[in-house]
Amino acid sequence: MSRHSSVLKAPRREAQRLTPHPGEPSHGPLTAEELQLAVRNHSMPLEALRNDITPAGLHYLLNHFDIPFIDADHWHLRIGGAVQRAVELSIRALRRAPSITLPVTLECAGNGRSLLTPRPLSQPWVLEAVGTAEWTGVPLAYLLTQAGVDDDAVEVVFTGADSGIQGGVSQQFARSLPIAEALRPDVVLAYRMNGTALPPQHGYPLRLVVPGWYGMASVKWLTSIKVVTRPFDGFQQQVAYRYQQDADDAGSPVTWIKVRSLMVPPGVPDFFTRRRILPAGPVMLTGRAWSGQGAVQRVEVGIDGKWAPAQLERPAAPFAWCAWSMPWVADAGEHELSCRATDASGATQPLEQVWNYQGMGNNAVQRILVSVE
Ligand SMILES: Nc1nc2c(c(=O)[nH]1)N[C@H]1C(S)=C(S)[C@@H](COP(=O)(O)O)O[C@H]1N2
Ligand SMILES: [Mo]
Repeated sequence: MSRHSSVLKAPRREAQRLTPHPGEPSHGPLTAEELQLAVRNHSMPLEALRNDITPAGLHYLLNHFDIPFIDADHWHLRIGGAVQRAVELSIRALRRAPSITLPVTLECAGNGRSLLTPRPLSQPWVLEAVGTAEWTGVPLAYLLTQAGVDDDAVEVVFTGADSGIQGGVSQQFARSLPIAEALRPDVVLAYRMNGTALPPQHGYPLRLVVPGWYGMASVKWLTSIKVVTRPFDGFQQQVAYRYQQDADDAGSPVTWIKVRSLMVPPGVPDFFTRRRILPAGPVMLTGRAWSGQGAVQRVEVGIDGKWAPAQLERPAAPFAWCAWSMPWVADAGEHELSCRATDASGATQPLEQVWNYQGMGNNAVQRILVSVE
C-alpha cells in the first residue's frame, strides 16, 4: 500500500518541481506560463484612457479559470444561507427587479505586478489592468433585504460558475464581502455592461460589481449568494489576495483600490520597444486618476523629475475615474514623463515600488520615456 502510493506520488512531485510555483518571485525572464496567462487576460491599451467609458472589448480582463458556457434560460441565482427566505431567481426575474446603472472603475489587484523585482509569478500585468464600464443591474441590498438577513450574519459569499485548481486546491471561484459592504446601495448584480448584455468573458449572465474594491471582489458568472455567520475561508479569500512578505506570512487582505493615475503616452510608439516619439512644441498631456479610498484630490505631472499640478475634471460617479490634463511644451531631446495622484485620505502614489509576495496593489508612478525631435 505505502509502496504503491509512493509510486503514485513520484510523478506529481516531479511535476511540481518543473512547473514554476505561482506567487514565487523570480529574477528570471518571463516564463511560458506567464505568457499563456497574458494572452488569455488582456489589459486596457493606454490610449483607451481617453474614453470616459471603456468599450467592453478594451476593458481589461482577468479570468482565473475557463470562461463557463452558460445557457441563461436554464440558469438560476440562489440566495440562501443565514436568511429568512431563501430564493432562486431566473435572469428574467432579475431583469424585472428595480435596477440602477452606474459607471465604475475596476482595477485588478495584481496591476503593476510584472514591474516588481523579484517578480511574483502570476498574471504578469504591466500598468493597465483597469477599465471603467457602465454597469446595469439589481442593487444587491434590494435582494438581501427581501431575503431577510439574519442578525448573526457576518459576511456574504459569492460563488461563480467557473472552477479549476489553484495553489493545489480544487475550487469554484468564490469571494466574500462583510455584511456592511454587501448592503451598500451601490453594490450591484449586473446583467448589462455599457448598455448591452454582459459579454461572456465579463460574467454573463450575471456578475457582482463592488465599486471601490479591487476587481477580485466583483465575482463573475454568479451562481450563488450565501449569507454566512462565520468569516469565509475559501482560497481566494484566505490564501490569494493578501499583502504578504513571504509564503508563511498570514498577511492582510486586499480590499480597496489604492490611488493611481495613468497617462496616455504622447506622440507615436516605436513598434517593438513602445518608446514614444513626438515633435517639439506644445502637446496636451492627458490621463485618468482613481482611488477606492477617497476622491482623487490632486494629480501632478513630472517632467524629468520636476512636478507641476494638472487640471482635474470631476468624475462621473464616486468610484469612476476622473480625467486630468496638463499642457507641455516639448523641447528636443530625451525626456521622462510621469504622473502621481493623491486622494482624500492623503494617500499618494509612491515613487518607488512597494514589494509584496503576491505582487498586490503596486501603485508606483508610471514613467514614460519620450524622444522629442
Ligand atoms: N467567477 C470569477 N469572478 C472573477 C474572476 C474570476 O476569475 N472568476 N476574476 C476576478 C478578478 S481577479 C478581477 S480583477 C475581475 C476582472 O473583471 P473583468 O474581467 O470583467 O475586468 O473579475 C473578478 N471576478
Ligand atoms: Mo484581479
